[in-house]
Amino acid sequence: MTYRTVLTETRGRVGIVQLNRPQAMNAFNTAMLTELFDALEVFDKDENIGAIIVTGNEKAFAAGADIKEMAQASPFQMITEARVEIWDRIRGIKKPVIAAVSGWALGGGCEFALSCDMIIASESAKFGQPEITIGVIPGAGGTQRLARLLGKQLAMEMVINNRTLTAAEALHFGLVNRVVPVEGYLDAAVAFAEEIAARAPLAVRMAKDSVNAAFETSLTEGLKAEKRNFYPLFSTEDQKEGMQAFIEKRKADWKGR
Ligand code: DAK
Repeated sequence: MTYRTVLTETRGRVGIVQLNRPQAMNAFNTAMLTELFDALEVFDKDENIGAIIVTGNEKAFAAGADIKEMAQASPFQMITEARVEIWDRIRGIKKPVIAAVSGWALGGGCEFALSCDMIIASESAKFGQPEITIGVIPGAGGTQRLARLLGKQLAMEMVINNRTLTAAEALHFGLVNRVVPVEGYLDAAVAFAEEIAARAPLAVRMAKDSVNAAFETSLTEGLKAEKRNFYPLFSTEDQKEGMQAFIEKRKADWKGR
């Protein structure tokens, strides 16, 4: 597929998808959503890729869904059109997805970043859910993910009263993993992703699935999910190699099997 609204590149074992509608602050129109998820799924299937970064530009990660495209939609169109269900495809990506956020992450842009597994923010990053200012509410998970991550009070303030969080606040409240200078923010995210991409691939996959289980179920069910992911790793070559390498005081050579 040739992309018009995203750019892709690989650096070592890291796949990068860059949102590329700078004239519209990277607002998600149907074309960009389709291409973004296609690119993510291509990297997810590529065994030479160990981690994926989604980024925008220095000024805007993404300013949300494309308001101009959505403005005249009927409820029926909102429910049935591909652009709605497409957002859920992020949950099917098995490899770690890291959002490298600089500038605005608003509405669906904030929600997409929250759907990723980790966030590296530049010092200029700003997170917010301004849907209330255009007469609606978040529809891609913002009310749920923010409430789980930040607690009820701050989530309420963001969703009901358009409170935005600076990068420093987002770090303070645990919404992002690191805050880095604007200049070179993508390089910093790549360095972060490279470390993950160099780890044992099957263990990374099981680790991601296990942590995500914590958001889906009770503690009892979550602990069962962790065990279901833990035991099969003892059937992998990488488990034998990892433990033997520790014993022999050498670096493990991962095979991904
Ligand atoms: N949609 C369309 N165009 C946008 C846009 C957006 N979200 N955000 C910015 N643009 C366009 C502007 O219209 C302008 O275009 P021209 O006038 O030049 O043609 C251009 O980008 C530059 O924007 P500004 O001139 O406004 O730039 P500023 O630096 O002054 O301000 C800003 C930047 C990001 C603060 C501002 O543009 C802004 O407030 N943008 C709107 C932010 C917003 O309200 N976002 C929430 C959108 S609603 C769902 C899934 C997802 C969603 C809902 C349901 N389901 C699965 C059910 C998501 C909904 C949303 O995200």
